[in-house]
Amino acid sequence: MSTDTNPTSQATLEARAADSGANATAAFRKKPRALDVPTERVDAIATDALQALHEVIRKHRLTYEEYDALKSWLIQVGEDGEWPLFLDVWLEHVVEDVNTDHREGNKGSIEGPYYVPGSPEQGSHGTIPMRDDEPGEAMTFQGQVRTTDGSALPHAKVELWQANADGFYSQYAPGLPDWNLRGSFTTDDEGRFEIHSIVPAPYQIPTDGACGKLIAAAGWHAWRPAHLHLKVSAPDHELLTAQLYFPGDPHNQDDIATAVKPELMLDPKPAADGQGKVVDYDFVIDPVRA
Ligand code: MBD
Ligand code: FE
Repeated sequence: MSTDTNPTSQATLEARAADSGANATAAFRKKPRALDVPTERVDAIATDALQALHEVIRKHRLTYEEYDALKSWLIQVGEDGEWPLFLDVWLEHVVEDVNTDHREGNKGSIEGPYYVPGSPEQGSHGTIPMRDDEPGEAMTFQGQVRTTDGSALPHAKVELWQANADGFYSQYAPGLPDWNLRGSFTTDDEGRFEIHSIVPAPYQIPTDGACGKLIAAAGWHAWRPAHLHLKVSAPDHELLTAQLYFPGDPHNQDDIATAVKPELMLDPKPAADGQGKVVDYDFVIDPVRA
């Protein structure tokens, strides 16, 4: 799980990382969404949000210099196209929490800025789209999808997307084939799936845009631990959006996006044929309640 597998220079890596943040804005604009929040709710939420900020200003007695720094930084977030990145890294985990805390099935996690719907269908046992010479350690990811009463869910959909061994996502970082390391799988008659892929690398959010500027100015780090992104769905069940993590990653404890949960930790084992890793993970998804 290092970038040593690829001789790409650090400067090139950073240039590609910066594009990822900006491309997330273009992708978000294509997402179908309803913007019909009722007036009373906009009033309640906007009033409280502004009040919370007023308290921060009073608490820290914000200077005019700091107020101008804030203005110029906010302008730059937009210019860099990094609003999706900023929001998903620093706010989405709370949105995810309040929208899923009623569930009895699997814990999920945030979607993040790099999901693309409609990835290629690969059946129940298959290989995720990847290059012939895809760098990285081989990984078989397998398991079963069940409903909360324990019964298997055949024909459930398992979408997987992940960074490559350099920590880049296809369709966001340039130079990668479309759909690289993105696939849609369908569970078999016993609710099972088996996906062949590679172990992802840790992900550093772009350091040369506005989000990176905040991180540097605050003395934070820009890392997310290595992770797999998943969406698991079946008719009459709530969509589960999740991420899964690898034990031993130094950033499992201090993920910049606060998206790690103990229930989402994998237990990779060496593959029987000596080729890479095997990880078993089952998903339990909640029926939609009337
Ligand atoms: C990612 O890969 C990610 O998953 C999140 C949540 C934020 C930034 C980059
Ligand atoms: Fe990610």
